[in-house]
Amino acid sequence: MRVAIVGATGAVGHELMQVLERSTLRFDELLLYASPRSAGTRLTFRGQELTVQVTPEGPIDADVILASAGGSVSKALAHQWIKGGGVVIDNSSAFRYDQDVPLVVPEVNGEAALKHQGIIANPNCTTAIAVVAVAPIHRKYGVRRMIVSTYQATSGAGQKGMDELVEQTRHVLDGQEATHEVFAHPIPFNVIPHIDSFQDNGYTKEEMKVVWETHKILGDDSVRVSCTAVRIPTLRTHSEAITLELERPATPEQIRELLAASAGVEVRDDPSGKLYPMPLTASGKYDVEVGRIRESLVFDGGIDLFVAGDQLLKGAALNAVQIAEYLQEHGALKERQRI
Ligand code: A2P
Ligand code: 11C
Repeated sequence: MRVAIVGATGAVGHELMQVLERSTLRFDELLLYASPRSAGTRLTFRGQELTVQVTPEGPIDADVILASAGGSVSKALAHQWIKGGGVVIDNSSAFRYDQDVPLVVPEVNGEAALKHQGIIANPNCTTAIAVVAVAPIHRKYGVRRMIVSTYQATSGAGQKGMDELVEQTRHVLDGQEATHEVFAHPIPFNVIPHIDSFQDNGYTKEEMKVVWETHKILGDDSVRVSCTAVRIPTLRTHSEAITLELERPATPEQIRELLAASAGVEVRDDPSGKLYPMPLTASGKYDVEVGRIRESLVFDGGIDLFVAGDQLLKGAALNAVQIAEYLQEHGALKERQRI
């Protein structure tokens, strides 16, 4: 059994290697691919040095292909890669809205992964983190409306996003003016309510992804979702304030109990002990932290909460590897025709 990473030298690629080291996924060999810029780079996996190769434009000889090299690369090449008989788990938005491509968060709709036709999509990180907390609430109490405001780390824009934050913060502290390439404005000491492109309805594409992908993952288009997505000057972990209107009223205690028993969630909710979700504590963690659980002052019987999830992990690398684990656990990584 072989696993391949496309985009191995990127921020998510790095996390994929770390997560695979700790994963229960059984495989014999790891293949690493990136752009020609990185060909020949040596990366260590399980104590062995592996050489990064140029991403193939044809079939990839692997059972699982974890792709994180951006939407345009996946769009152009994923259908070629799977001619090697493997399944692509794609971290980009290239295929998420295609009818025959499952969009999967294993804790929520793992069984959808079993119906793939060669490509499975990993959701947008903001959505993945939100649905880990919201799906159990939806199942038990029925979410009617969901209002999300996000606080998104610079690593959402990849390694270059983190580099811009660190370099430009140094410039500002040295008394120089910050410049910007990755973000729409200088990011140090700022917040920017603009992630991805603006759509005709005034929302950004990042905000609309939360709407579209929440519907697809929950399998329920009736939930009314609205999002304001904001970039903040942190390195990793996306945080989100979420307000839920419910069909059946719930108390904060009921929600705490429900989430404490839900997979992928760590309830961190003791304001008197200054315990709540934060990037500082959620970074590097597999579980999504949920706290500040309280009764909504707007929706009777509704709930306000705050989540923080490492978007390079649950929002990307971890979720992708969990999909592969799910496939293997369910006997869905079948013998493929070797190329
Ligand atoms: P490279 O490091 O050679 O540029 P990030 O999201 O952190 O920016 O990382 C993007 C990843 O996708 C990197 O591994 C990058 O490789 C890879 N990548 C970018 N463009 C291509 C391409 N055209 N073909 C294959 N891999 C690519
Ligand atoms: C960000 N959420 O923080 C974005 C990055 O749809 O996979 C991920 C975009 C996506 O910039």
